Amino acid sequence: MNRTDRPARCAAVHDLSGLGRCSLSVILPAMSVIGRLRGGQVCPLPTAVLSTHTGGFGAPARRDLTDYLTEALAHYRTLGLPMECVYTGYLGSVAQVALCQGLFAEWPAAMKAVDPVMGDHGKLYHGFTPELVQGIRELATHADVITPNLTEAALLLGEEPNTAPLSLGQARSLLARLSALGPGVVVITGAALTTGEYANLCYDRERGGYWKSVSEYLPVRYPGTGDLFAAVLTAGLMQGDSPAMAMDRATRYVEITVKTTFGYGADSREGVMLERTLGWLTQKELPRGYRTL
Ligand code: PXL
Repeated sequence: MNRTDRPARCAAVHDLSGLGRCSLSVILPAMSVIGRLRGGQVCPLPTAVLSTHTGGFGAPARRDLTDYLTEALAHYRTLGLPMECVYTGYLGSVAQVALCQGLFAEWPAAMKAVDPVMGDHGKLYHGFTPELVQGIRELATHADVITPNLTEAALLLGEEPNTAPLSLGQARSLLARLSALGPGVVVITGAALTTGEYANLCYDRERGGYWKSVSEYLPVRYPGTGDLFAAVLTAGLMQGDSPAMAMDRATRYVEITVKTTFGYGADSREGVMLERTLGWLTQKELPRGYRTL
């Protein structure tokens, strides 16, 4: 997907939250910094504007942008511009899921990356109805790459979320069953393993590889780390990195950024301090800390 005539474009379909460093607020800088190395342009398609994320600041001011998305898609159709990647995340309604299907149809050759944002820690995020969960499940079947956490993995498979540590066999089975839904690359974030490790896990169906990138576990959770992870992974894949390599860069970057934030003792609701760590993403040499699973 490397191009010389112009930077590859990625349509990023996520919300824009004004406080709490999640979704487009972290996706735009992270993808742009990676794109700086070999070219890569991120084109935001905001699904909604919120004063804050929904995780701890009370009820945010909120404008749904479904009408805007419909008009934006119609405009892009008239332009006939190629798009190399369509990357979807936080969606607010079944109508927005249908719009994402419209984007997939508009650019059938684009890499389709679906971050099936629905919930975490065994619970759905506020406002996620069973119809919306079903819509996101359907969207994920059309994806080339998905990045669920364990809660979202269970929701995609129609199973009860299970937070118990996974054996290697269970981890491989989970990845393979998610891939059988459609996506050739599955990356599960934040899995505890029975080995005592805390890791991100990857299945690369084309190459037949199962991989893990182990992280240090810190007893704190920040919103937006899943968005940051998926953005760095997607940007890496757009640049031609192998799934294992792209996962490893995203793992290391989120680990460094979480550790930095933890060290400052910052209010966890405000998300991670990526302003302090974006420079790390300019490194040309990628880490290769991934191992077979
Ligand atoms: O990081 C996921 C996310 C994205 N967007 C909004 C959210 C959340 C998680 O809480 O509230 C608005």
